[in-house]
Amino acid sequence: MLLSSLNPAAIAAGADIPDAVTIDGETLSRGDLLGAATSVAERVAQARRVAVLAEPTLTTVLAVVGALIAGVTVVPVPPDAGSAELAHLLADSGAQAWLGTAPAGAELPVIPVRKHARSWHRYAEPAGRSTAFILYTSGTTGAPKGVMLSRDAIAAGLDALADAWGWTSKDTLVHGLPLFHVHGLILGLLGPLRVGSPLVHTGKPTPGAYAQAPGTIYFGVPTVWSRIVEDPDAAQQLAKARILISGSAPLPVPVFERLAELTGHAPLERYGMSETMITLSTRPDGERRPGWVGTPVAGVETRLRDEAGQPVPHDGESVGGLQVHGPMLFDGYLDKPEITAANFTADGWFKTGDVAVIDADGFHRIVGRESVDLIKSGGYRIGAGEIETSLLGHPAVAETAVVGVPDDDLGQRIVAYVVLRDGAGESVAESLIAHVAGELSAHKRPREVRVVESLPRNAMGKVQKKLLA
Ligand code: MLC
Ligand code: AMP
Repeated sequence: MLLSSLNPAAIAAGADIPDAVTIDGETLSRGDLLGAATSVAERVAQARRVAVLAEPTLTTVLAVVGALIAGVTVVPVPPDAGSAELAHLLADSGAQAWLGTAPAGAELPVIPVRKHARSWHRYAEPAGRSTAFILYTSGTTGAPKGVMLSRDAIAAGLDALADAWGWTSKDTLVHGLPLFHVHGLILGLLGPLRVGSPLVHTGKPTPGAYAQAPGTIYFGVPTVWSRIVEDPDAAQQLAKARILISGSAPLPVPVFERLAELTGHAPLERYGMSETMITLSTRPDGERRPGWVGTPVAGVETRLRDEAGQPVPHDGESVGGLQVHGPMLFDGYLDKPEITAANFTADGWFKTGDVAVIDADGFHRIVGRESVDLIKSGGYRIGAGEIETSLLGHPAVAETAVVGVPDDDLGQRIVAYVVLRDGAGESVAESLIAHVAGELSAHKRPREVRVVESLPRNAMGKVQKKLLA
């Protein structure tokens, strides 16, 4: 079963623990979590696909677990999703209802989550090939696409990580990552429920919150770790951990080194994508080389290809497009068979869009991305195209180009270059940031708007983004 620690027979036979999940100041035992989530399952079982407003609360946990028990597909929605993003996610996914909390003004019906209700009904395990989640993620152009993840893929991906990290029921996981992406939701919530280790979710991934939450494994995106090393007192509290794990974006080497110095733990780095879960990782009992993301986890194979599709040597220096293969891959983008096909090779390998080197020992270093139009800011993947579309919808904007510029805190910072329409004053720049935050979400807002007379274009009229970034 996918959530093996919530096995009703084992819990009835005494495999309960008092602190299975702690979130938003509430703690539920394994048995209470199973009983409350099963009562959610009874209410949602008739639906096919539901939206869950992924706030870091017990309601979200019960909604997700309840839907998984009933075999209903979950569409996690960022809690700060703006008008355009929300409309797109709901229309594209075909979600039939909100399960749990609904955003203000919601039009779909709402199925409530009752935290104090309990049911001991036993559901058959849903089919492994069925879609557990549709996770929305950005591409280089257009609106976000729905990544279909099956129960089998999630089980394989989590088992490979448990194996790679020696993650067992004796661990306690601590993190405060958002519950609508692979990192915080699939690894960070379903991981503990499969492995059987308690989870402490800190709401926000702040240094102070991590320092106060005792655990053995801590998850963070690089921005979380760079903020922790700026707070040495907090960092030193993590010395008692077993492993500190970084992922979702490149961990800067100085942050790796400072974290090792302050905590005594060289962080483990792992690499993944919404489409593939986690495919590469360093190991607790192996080499942890700053700037490198380790070797394939169980079941994964990787290779490098050049632009013509020819093999690139694994010599630690030659750079090629990274392709991956394994049982934790997604089942395609929802209702987009052509785009799905274009992202796989003829022999079935997924083209990650990342460029990498592999050394003779099989160690991988991610060098960058093939496209400048995919930005990683604070560990969030954001498409330049969706921000440009939003900005072009503002009456003051005539032309725009959005780029990610290097940023010590966020990895990349979103900067929008805009050419204003005649008559629009430069003072409009700040309101453009609020416009994007309101239409898409706060983490997709440009941190800076630069008003320019014109955009650099080549002879074909195409914007030369490399000159801007
Ligand atoms: C400021 N705010 C505004 C605003 N200006 N809101 C609206 N409009 C404006 N103009 C508010 C925000 O709403 C927020 O409020 C506060 O300011 C701070 O927001 P922020 O600046 O966006 O947050 P920040 O502190 O920069 O966040 C850093 C972070 C976050 C690390 C906490 O980026 C984060 O959680 N990242 C995790 C991303 C992640 O999980 N990625 C995994 C993808 S899966 P308030 O009230 O909310 O504080 C993947 C696969 C893999 O990649 O390998 O794992
Ligand atoms: P997402 O779609 O949010 O899942 O983002 C996936 C992307 O995050 C990958 O394609 C990489 O570009 C990036 N990424 C994830 N982990 C790492 C890592 N450890 N180092 C560098 N990039 C990473």
